[in-house]
Amino acid sequence: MTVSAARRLAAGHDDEQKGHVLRALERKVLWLSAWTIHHANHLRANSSGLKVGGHQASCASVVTLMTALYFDVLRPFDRVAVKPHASPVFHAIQYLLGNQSLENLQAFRAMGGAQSYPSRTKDADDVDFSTGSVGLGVAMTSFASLVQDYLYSKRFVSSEERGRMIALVGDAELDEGNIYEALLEGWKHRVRKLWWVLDYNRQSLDAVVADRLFGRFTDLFANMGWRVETIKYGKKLLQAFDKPGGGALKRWIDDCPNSLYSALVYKGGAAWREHLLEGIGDAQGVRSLLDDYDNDGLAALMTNLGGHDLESVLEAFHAVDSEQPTCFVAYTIKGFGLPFAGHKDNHAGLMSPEQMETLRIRHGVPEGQEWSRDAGLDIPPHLFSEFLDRVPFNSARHRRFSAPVIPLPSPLTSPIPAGSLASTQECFGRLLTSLSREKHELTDRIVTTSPDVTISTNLGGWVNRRGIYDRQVQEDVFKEEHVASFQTWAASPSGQHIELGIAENNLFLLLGALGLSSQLFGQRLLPIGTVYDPFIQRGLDALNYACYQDARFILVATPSGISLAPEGGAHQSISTPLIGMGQPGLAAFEPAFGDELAVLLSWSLDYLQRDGSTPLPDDWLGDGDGGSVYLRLSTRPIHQPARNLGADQRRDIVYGAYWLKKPAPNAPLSIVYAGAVAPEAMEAHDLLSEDFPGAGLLAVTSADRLYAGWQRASAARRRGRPRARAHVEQLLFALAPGTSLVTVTDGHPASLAWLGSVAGQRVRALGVDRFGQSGDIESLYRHYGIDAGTILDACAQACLDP
Ligand SMILES: Cc1ncc(C[n+]2csc(CCOP(=O)(O)OP(=O)(O)O)c2C)c(N)n1
Ligand SMILES: [Mg+2]
Repeated sequence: MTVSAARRLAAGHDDEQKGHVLRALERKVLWLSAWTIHHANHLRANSSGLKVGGHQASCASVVTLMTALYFDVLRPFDRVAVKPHASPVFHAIQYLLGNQSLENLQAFRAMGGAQSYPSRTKDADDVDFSTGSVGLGVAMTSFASLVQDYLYSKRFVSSEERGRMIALVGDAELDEGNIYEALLEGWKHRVRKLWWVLDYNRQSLDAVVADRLFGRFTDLFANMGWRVETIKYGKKLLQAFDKPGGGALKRWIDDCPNSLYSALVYKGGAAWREHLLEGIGDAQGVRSLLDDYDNDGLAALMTNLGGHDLESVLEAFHAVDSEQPTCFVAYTIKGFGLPFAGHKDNHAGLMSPEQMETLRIRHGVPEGQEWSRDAGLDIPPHLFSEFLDRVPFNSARHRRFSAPVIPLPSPLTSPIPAGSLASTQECFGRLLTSLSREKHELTDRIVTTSPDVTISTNLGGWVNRRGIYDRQVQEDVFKEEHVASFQTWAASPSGQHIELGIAENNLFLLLGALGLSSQLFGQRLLPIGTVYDPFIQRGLDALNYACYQDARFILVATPSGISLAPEGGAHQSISTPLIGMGQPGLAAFEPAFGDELAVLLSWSLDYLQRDGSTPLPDDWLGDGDGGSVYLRLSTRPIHQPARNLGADQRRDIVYGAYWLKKPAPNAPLSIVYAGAVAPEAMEAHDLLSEDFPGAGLLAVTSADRLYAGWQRASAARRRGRPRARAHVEQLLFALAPGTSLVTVTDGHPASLAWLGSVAGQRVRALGVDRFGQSGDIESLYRHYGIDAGTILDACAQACLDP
């Protein structure tokens, strides 16, 4: 480069020179991502000798697209979900931008190093959305765009602070059904500033993608109100199409099946020539057109697809001048620029040391300078670094925000009078209704959502006061027409409930996006989502995905268990308490009474907002770090106790259990219950006390937190803190070893059966482990063995056979 050209570049006025640097960066990104993977597999000490993998081919496919985005198109408020297998490309780009360390890159896929799949919580280089389970990151961008609009409607963010929500999508990701659920929901909410950039390499993991499929996508996106921009041909191909014979060449390319195209990419120039001559050699001008290229030149021409042509890609991105959702279909070649380009088996392919050496020489990287940011570039290093310093995406100091904690004005109390009959679901509805009446910042930041079960999960009162969210005002037609209804169903930008269609997966994706609002948009939201408990399983991967990203929300799942008696087995959840225990990042509770729920909801609204900045003493549960909450509620009305909970009881409810009846020192057994079966446990305990006056009755509000505390306290003791004691240990150490526990819950019995291991009691675990069925509560409880009679039988058995 000449000095004057370098000056022009430094002045930043010259598109041609900018293109020059971007092309150099494109090569650098390809090299660094391939090298990072090579280093992890061939050079880093690896005692097991196992290859750690890394997807060189998937990376090569998106190098141009990501170079264009990160080094030119993106602005700091934009947010990107990068397809899982492009993780090394993302890390290489962040390394060039100074946001990723060399150590982390060198430790790619090793403990503590750059992650195999981009991770918000584990990677150091500011991942916007974690990806890994294909399809979820893509859909997440649509919900993030909805959240951004929600915040904008409330004037929590300004127009200038609104970014584009962008997904870089692998073409096989479009097989995931969750994408279509998200597309429909996005259409309903008129999402905008949303880009999906499709890496159309026509290859998935196993094979080449069927041709017929892709004809459908343009229509599909257009039907959903999207603009579709196809980036099919690079500039070289476009120029060739203008020459004599070019029309025939274009038709041949358009008609060529995916698998043949891929195979020819792999085989190279001679094979292209043979096939082209055989197919269109007789067409006017074709022979002389092909004669203009030697074999290497012909291979370069035929692989000059739009997604590998920086100019075409930049043109397409920069041409967008509306907020309409846009899908870019960028034609690419999996493994482009690498020796296994196009081969159908290239997904897990790794370049050999010899192939890597050839690539190094081709990229002009001197030996020993493989990690250098600027080696091998045909640009003066200081200009290169000046260019990097001016990259718009990198201009903000922080892209990860945090919002101040919003305190609860006063603790919530049970909305149900003592002695009256009420279910936990009803209590939840009433608590939310009373919150809806309060004028306080906290209540203004609560946002509720539900997949078409708003009314049936008792959110109706809240919605009546706070309204449904929509960017556009929509009147309640029934009200306008004077049709009497308890429920107001009007929508407006000020509404605080986001109504979703039935697809539960979308609920969890939206909770994920709402629950990251503080970090993504710098604005605190307190999301509460309701769902029928059994249908958590429908959206389980998305729930896990939300937790994996450390999104913060409250999930209220109701009805649950066979207590939903007449509705039958299809709606009765069984294993969800185990999901609550097994899911990291989610504290699961199953309260029995309204006053317990009030304590838990108050605590949850604070717990959501914690971030580890205020350490707690003896924090076995990691409570200082905060997390999300799952409240498993029931529709079964039960008598509310007459009591005023003291501070100790409130604390114990949050820790997961308290003695409703303290055991006598030598009590031979205790009954332990969780949730809606409280009346049966109490009845059995009353009857039992005639023969065993000292028997204990333990109310479990969270098997999950008892278990987690026990595990963490045990680990602390192993690490040299002998006095560490979990809450469940303090409770059960009150009992003599060898005594018995009879546990009962309307859910899988394994959720409480482990309690015997804590202090050496024998457990008889009652619960539900077969599909439910219709009936009344009494007959179902008897049938499944969670009634007072069966509890007593189990107690008798425990005493006869201790
Ligand atoms: C839900 C889920 N199922 C399966 C996988 C395993 N898997 C990873 S990538 C992939 C296909 C990738 O194809 P594509 O999206 O076209 O990306 P490319 O490799 O072409 O870049 C599969 C099946 C996964 N990561 N997530
Ligand atoms: Mg693909």
